[in-house]
Amino acid sequence: MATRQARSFCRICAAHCGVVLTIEEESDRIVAVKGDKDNPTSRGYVCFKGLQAEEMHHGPQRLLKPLKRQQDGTFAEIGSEQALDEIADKLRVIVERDGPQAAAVFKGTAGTLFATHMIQLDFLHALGSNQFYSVNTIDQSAKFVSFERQGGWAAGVHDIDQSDVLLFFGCNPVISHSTMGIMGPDPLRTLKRARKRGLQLICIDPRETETAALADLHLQPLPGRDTAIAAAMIRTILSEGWEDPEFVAEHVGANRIFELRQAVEPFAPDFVERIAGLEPGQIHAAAKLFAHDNKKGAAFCATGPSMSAFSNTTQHLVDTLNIVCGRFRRAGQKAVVDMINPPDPIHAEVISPPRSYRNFPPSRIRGVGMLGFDRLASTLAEEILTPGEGQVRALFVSGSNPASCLPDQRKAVEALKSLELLVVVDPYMSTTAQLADYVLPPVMMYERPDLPIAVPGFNIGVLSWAQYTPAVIDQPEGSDLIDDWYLYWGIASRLGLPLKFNGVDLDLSVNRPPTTDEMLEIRTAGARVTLAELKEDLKAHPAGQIYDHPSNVVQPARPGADGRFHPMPEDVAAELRDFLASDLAREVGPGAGHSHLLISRRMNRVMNTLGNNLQGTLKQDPTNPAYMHPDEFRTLGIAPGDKVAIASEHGRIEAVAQPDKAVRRGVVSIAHCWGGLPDSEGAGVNTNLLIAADQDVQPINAMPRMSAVPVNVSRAG
Ligand SMILES: Nc1nc2c(c(=O)[nH]1)N[C@H]1C(S)=C(S)[C@@H](COP(=O)(O)OP(=O)(O)OC[C@H]3O[C@@H](n4cnc5c(=O)[nH]c(N)nc54)[C@H](O)[C@@H]3O)O[C@H]1N2
Ligand SMILES: Nc1nc2c(c(=O)[nH]1)N[C@H]1C(S)=C(S)[C@@H](COP(=O)(O)OP(=O)(O)OC[C@H]3O[C@@H](n4cnc5c(=O)[nH]c(N)nc54)[C@H](O)[C@@H]3O)O[C@H]1N2
Ligand code: SF4
Ligand SMILES: [Mo]
Repeated sequence: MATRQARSFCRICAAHCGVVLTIEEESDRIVAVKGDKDNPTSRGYVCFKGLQAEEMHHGPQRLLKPLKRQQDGTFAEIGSEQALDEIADKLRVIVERDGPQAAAVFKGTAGTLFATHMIQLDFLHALGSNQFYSVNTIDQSAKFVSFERQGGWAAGVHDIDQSDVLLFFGCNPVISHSTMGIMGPDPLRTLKRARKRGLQLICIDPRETETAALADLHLQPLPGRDTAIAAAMIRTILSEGWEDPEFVAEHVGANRIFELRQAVEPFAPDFVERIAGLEPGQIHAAAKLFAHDNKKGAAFCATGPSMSAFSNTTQHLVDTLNIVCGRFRRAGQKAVVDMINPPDPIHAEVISPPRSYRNFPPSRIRGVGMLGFDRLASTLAEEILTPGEGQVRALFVSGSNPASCLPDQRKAVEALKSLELLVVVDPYMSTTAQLADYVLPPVMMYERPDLPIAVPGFNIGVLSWAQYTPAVIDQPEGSDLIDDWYLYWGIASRLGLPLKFNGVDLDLSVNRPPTTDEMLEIRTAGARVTLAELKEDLKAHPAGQIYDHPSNVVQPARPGADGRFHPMPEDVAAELRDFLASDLAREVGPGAGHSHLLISRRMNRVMNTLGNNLQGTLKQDPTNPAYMHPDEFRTLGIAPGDKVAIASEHGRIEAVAQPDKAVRRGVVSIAHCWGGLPDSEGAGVNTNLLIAADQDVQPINAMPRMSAVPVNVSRAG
């Protein structure tokens, strides 16, 4: 068997681990994957998910031809250009009849060609619609809300090399390879190396996670109490005088610190330790380790708290911890920058709270607005189901699985089914694809040239690493695939819509679509490093490099810069009062009628839904178990592997129970995005059947409560 080796990087998640693929020459199939030791960020590391590339690309479940739903509900193959003709015709009819707002896009986590993923917005813009929805607003959009209400530091927080302490509220980067702004590739070795040179780690998580196992201090509270824990930490820091007085005086001001002190005053540590189920003294210890013993390194919040009740308030207070302790990059320090964004200078200054969400008119559904470019995902089902002007009738789904990932799965599915036109770009017959009118399978990652993901105007990388990868294998013989961006180009050219990409007008003459390399060239025009340079740099650095661009040194504040943080505006103070008035401040447990609190988690071998369709993964993880402390099995009268019924106020599921002594008693930990469509077969079970999309919803981002959900767990049957 003649083989060749090819270098690329994995794009299943944003860690972008470098890989070396072994490819069989004759069949052009991937036969082996290993980590690329020369990649300066992943250093040879690759995770289980990345190792499944062979089955992902060549497995029997991969769709190789576009499908069209027939009258009887079955699917038949259709040519991609024919499908695009029909889709464009249908969209034209809908938009002429109902206006452009009837057309929407839903974008998910899967690459959708990482470097061209903003084209969905350009497409909607050309159409005249603002109906852009994405998983961003059911992920950690609390971060944007916090910035909008409190302000932000233009140069960001310290990176891991600049840190002596990290404080994680509900982050598990060892498994998720993701804590925005700080942790990504090769997480375990990165943390271990940093700990060896003295980094201290504090984890706050109801489960002793793989990350918490490395912590110097692990607080294992009841879920959903993070608002109080963070408030008590701020109170402790301010009363002990552990804040950074110069930073606070210059960038916050005495009046605003007074407001903050007053708002956190009711959160005495002993009270909070009681309602959060912590040991006495733990909050003081965490505050001391973070604010007194160390002066560099920041606090972070990830999906745990951002899915729980008071998610915006928690994120806000976690960011406030960084503000009062001044945990930001200062002038002269090095900053991490995404290389394929423009070389805008980075200044050591405050961006005052923009509160830009107030500029958007209230939507038809519960009067919610928008956050940045995003309409709010938890309202999409109602936007589809509610008649009237602006009702969504056509939806394009790019790299996402809204039928599985949205809160209230039943309603989401009902809404998707009711659409006049549902177009899904997905390599597999996902739950959402099963509901589509057209399924367009895309060119997959190792078949396309690409660049690391980067969002214009926003930095998501944790290292200034970049690498161009060419396509390293051909598209499967006999397949009819489209590039993710091509869907939008294909429709725009048919409808004569003036489509821009990255500010550049695309040539829409139907006979000559751009190549993907041309799209990447447009994407990197004016970037810190252009496509031509990236290609040239591969000669000396075939695994990409960590760039040292002159623009990644933090510049002093601009003359006249007068931004100020606002740590405790009245609306946030009101949320703290609401917290104190809620059951969370009274009950040490899930509340009357419930036995447990259900919490979200990520599983090591799947990426949201990706993996629960692969045989190699299902062999290891046939389901998404309900993890509970071993002691609970006796109380419930069950054995490992038995089924339990989990009932919330909203719905009921049955899951396979597995013991895990890492989980706090009274808590059940179960991953999302498993299970098929409601009432049908599929590996595992979908926790979004338990979640209401319109109750217990946060202001501004309409984020429902998707973790720390009161449930009743009982033996099934
Ligand atoms: N292997 C794998 N990696 C992934 C993904 C995946 O599905 N699988 N998904 C990717 C995606 S889309 C994202 S957004 C990131 C997310 O990255 P992370 O946010 O790091 O994801 P998790 O591993 O779920 O970690 C969340 C932690 O919060 C804890 N938690 C739950 N509720 C609460 C609470 O109320 N309070 C506190 N303090 N903690 C709580 C959970 O026990 C869990 O350990 O991961 C990405 N990476
Ligand atoms: N209850 C509950 N619900 C949750 C969460 C939770 O913790 N609890 N987490 C939320 C979070 S943080 C997120 S991000 C969402 C995740 O929600 P999604 O992003 O919708 O989930 P994924 O499974 O990652 O969807 C990716 C889809 O893209 C497909 N795909 C793979 N490669 C490609 C490609 O190259 N091109 C295209 N076009 N498609 C491709 C995959 O087959 C898959 O169907 O779930 C959210 N929902
Ligand atoms: S962590 Fe795993 S899934 Fe993410 S990029 Fe690396 S190999 Fe791929
Ligand atoms: Mo996510």
